[in-house]
Amino acid sequence: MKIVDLIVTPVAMADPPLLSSYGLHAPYALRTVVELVSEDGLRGAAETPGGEAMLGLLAAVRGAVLGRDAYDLARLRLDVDRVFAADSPTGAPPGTPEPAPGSGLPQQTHILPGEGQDDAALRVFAALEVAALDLVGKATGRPVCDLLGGRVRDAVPFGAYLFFKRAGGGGAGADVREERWPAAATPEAIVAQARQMIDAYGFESVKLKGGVLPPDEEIAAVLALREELGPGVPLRIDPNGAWTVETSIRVGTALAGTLEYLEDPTPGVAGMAAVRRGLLAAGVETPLASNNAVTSFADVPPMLAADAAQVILADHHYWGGLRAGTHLGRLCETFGVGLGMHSNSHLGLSLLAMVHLAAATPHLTYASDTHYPWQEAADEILVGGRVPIVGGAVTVPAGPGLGAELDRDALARGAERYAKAGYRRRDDAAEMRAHVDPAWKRVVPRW
Ligand code: GKR
Ligand code: MG
Repeated sequence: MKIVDLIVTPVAMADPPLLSSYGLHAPYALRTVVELVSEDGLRGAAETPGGEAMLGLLAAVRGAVLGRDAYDLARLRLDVDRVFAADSPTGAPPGTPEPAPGSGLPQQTHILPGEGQDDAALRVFAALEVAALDLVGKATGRPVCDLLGGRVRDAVPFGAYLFFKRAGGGGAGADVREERWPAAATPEAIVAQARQMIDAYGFESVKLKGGVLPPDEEIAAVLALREELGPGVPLRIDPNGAWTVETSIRVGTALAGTLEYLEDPTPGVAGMAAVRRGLLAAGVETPLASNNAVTSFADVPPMLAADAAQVILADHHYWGGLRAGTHLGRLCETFGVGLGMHSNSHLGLSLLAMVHLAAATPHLTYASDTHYPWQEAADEILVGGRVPIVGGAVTVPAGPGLGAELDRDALARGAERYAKAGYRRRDDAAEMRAHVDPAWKRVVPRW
């Protein structure tokens, strides 16, 4: 099935002012929609991180894609690798932010997940692979999970993803959105947010994005969640490396027996390993999870050797696609490592890709993250609108491919929003400086 066109559409969607150790979310989040067109006029689609750098990366591989058989994915990966290896030793696209000067930290500590220089080729291949699998699924009448080996579950659980946030609903100018989620800066407000999210979606586990307030206030927020939700709801906290090793051990000890896992408390594999040793010495067995210190297959051997993380939070968008995701599942199963899924702001197409991967991955041991509740129906680009999350889970589609079609009008509106919004890359630190503190910069660890 010959691919005759690669269509790339940047879109923007409203995003509320969420806080993390990276800073503040801008009024719009950016995504890229990648479509492959076959010679008989079928289309397969994928969603991937947005912004100018991604557009440049996808333009660079156009020649490697056109004329190729949609089934020819193993060689496509090698060819995509070659394109970037020829351009620069790291495969870095022009304009990719550098690590903080002199930080001495691995670059993924400072670069947002999904935007690292070293994963550029995998990120591009992942988008092409998902679109190709959607195309093959559409041509054969089979869901993507069948192409990955078949489903082991019919519904995929996700967790509520809570954020400290400023007032506002995102969007700008005439497109400013109504605030659906009130500002949250206290444990009480986080509890209210959890209630609102659980009532709306039925989530059965809860993650708090930390690294925003001093650690004692975030400990209080987790304890308030436990008090409100009772012992049956798994809780997690993720400060994206905002804590020192000592603080991480202190927080992990204070929340012993309360957390399902502690996510990226401190930067880097060595730091995580030191936290693990400290927690075990204190008799705390809470597993550490990571999508910051561990972001690729190359990170797995050092992670295992140092016992730095006991749970990997994978993301097909930058681990190299859906087949890489099922391979990672097998690897984690082999080494007794837990597996969940990381999420950045996204639309329904990414959610569906995650769902098919989860369906075909027996060793998925935790409910996955999703930012989806923070996005709005007005921005969805799928025919039929938003993908339903019911009882905290998404039903695995039975239809061909990813199980959805792009709504052309909604896609065009997303592209228009991208053109008007003016944002060309995610820069949470700039938003923080513009709206909170002109001197703000990302410091990890901060506490
Ligand atoms: O959206 O602010 C955010 C999150 O911090 C996001 O960028 C992270 O990638 O969700 C992520 C995480 O779990 O680290
Ligand atoms: Mg994380």
